[in-house]
Amino acid sequence: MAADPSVNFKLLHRTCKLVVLLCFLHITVTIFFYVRSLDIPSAFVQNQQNHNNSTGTGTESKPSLDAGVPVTRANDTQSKEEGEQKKRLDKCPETSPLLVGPLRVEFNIPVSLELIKKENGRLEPGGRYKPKDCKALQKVAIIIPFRKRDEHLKYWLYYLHPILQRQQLDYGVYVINQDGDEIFNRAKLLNVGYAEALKDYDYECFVFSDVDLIPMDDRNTYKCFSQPRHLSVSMDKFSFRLPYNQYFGGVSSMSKEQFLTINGFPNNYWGWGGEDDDIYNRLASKGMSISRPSGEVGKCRMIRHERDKKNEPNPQRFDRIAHTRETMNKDGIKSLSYRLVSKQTFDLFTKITVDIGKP
Ligand SMILES: [Mn+2]
Repeated sequence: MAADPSVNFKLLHRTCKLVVLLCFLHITVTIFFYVRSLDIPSAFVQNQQNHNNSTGTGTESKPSLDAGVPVTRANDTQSKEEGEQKKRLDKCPETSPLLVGPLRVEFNIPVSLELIKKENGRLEPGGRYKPKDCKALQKVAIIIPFRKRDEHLKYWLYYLHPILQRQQLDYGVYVINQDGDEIFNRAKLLNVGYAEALKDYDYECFVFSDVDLIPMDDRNTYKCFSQPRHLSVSMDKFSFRLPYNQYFGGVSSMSKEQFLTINGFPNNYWGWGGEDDDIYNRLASKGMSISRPSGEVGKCRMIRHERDKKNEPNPQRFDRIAHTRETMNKDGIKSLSYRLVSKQTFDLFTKITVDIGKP
């Protein structure tokens, strides 16, 4: 007996419906997983757009992560910053994780500029450096007053470059060389260093260091603090003690703001001594105090040497120190004048040779 065609049709109809339903389900599941696989890259694109807005002139109202960071870069660094957008760095930690603490410092080992260069592969010309994995907390110019002390400078570079890199600083080394054979003027050279370094980069902190002083602990960070900082607090020369409480010689640091508050350093201390006490008087007269590391962290070693010729003790120094408050507003960074003789960019430092005149 032949089957009822209407029953056959109903069966076919039902089968078709089921197939269509299965197809629909299949497509739905496929689309769901497809969209999910797109999710990560699409979120990434969105983040990038937000980022562009926050660094550019976007008007997006969503608060950006960078809100606290002022965008004050000058034109020259702006393009650099655009290039770095993809790998924008986080700030370096308050205390560098690379520090090792006490160091052995000796001056009887042979060192050469080639060796120092080899051991500090990431330095940029002029003795410049910035950490590659994080954004340094401060931009520091290190100013070294100098004349005919190449042997000492070699040791300074040998020891300090690795330390400064472990301290994760964005720094540059400036050797300020007094031209000619007139009597030496340390403080005026420091003023010159401040002015010349600022022509290179917007440094916000200045470390003033004698060429023959080496820290014996890398926790003694060469940066600036809320008060002017004295860094060479326990020198071997003074049997690891502070010679007197107001002592501010050797190595010190000051922010740009602190430096300008005291009108920089005196320009009229010719010969050895007194200029560091004048600087102390300037700080004290502006109500500032000296910040220092502990005696342990602040240990440092001085390279032994004879007194330089043309740097005899200044007999006028006591009289000068007694009148800092009256003279400091007239004599300082505002009244600084000198003649730039040359600026040489070496691998390990920038050498600025200047004619600073004579008394
Ligand atoms: Mn010395």
